[in-house]
Amino acid sequence: MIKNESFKLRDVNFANRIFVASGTFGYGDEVSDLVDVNKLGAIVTKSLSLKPRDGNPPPRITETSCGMLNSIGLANIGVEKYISEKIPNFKNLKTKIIANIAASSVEEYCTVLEKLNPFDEIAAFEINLSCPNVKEGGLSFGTNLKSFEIISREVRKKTSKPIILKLTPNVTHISEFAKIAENEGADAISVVNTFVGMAVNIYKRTPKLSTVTGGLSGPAIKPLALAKVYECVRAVKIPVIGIGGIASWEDAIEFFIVGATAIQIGTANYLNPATGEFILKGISDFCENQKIDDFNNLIGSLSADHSASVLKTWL
Ligand code: RRO
Repeated sequence: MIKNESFKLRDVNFANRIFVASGTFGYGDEVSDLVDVNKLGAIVTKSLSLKPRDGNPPPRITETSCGMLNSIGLANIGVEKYISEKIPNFKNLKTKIIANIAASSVEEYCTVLEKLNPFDEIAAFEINLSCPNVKEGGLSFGTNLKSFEIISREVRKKTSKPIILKLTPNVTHISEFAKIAENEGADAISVVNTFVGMAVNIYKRTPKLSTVTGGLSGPAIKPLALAKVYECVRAVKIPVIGIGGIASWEDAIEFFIVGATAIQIGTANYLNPATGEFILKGISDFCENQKIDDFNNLIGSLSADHSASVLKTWL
């Protein structure tokens, strides 16, 4: 048994550091016949807006050689239906539920949060400041330091539960956003949402997505995400939750070594919703083989000469 497999954000204890990412695990109920969801440290549920949304017209998902492009456009059931139909199912779960909120105004973020806050079934909030596929909000908030600061500040006022801000990688210096998150009292940051990408049908000469561009996820982005996590852990003291192309226990361990406190599995859930279980088992075996008896001896244990990093110009 490895020490510190669990960790806390405020007074919320997560039994382990393996979470599933928003948008890749629905509301936790679709896969409960296939997977023991209680083994996961947390389920981050699909981004919620105040009103239900149909999302973007199809095609809104396309495969690339080593990743997936999506342009879902924040399709979701809306907060009222989430409260009446999904929250009751969370009562029976041992795993923690983190509600991801996306919105097109500061007021909408706050209203959704205030509606969810009274429910004990919701352990924490992940504030999505990084959806690449909506016209209002999304990236325009997540790439603008001032908007990012205002939203971070306002949501913080509305709850004493943990707040996790989900950052976009589509900026020059992600650490600037990480520092604002920390200054505004976020308990953690999720690093990163999808990278803006594009694919073209060469015979029709048309974009493969109805919205032309979409968000790239999957193995293609793992090295990119890892570098963003590296940049953030060097810039802030709050926990960084690593996300981006994690599909194996080896991938997860890379993120921990770089300094992630926890990780989220995203696109790999589409291939196998039990990826989290395999990753947990793989990490446990690795720690045993490597004689790592405390998770804190793994996190941030990168032994490279950091001064060699070209990132040091702005870190
Ligand atoms: O729904 C989406 O299009 C979407 C969201 Br909210 C997000 O945060 N990231 C993404 O790649 N797609």
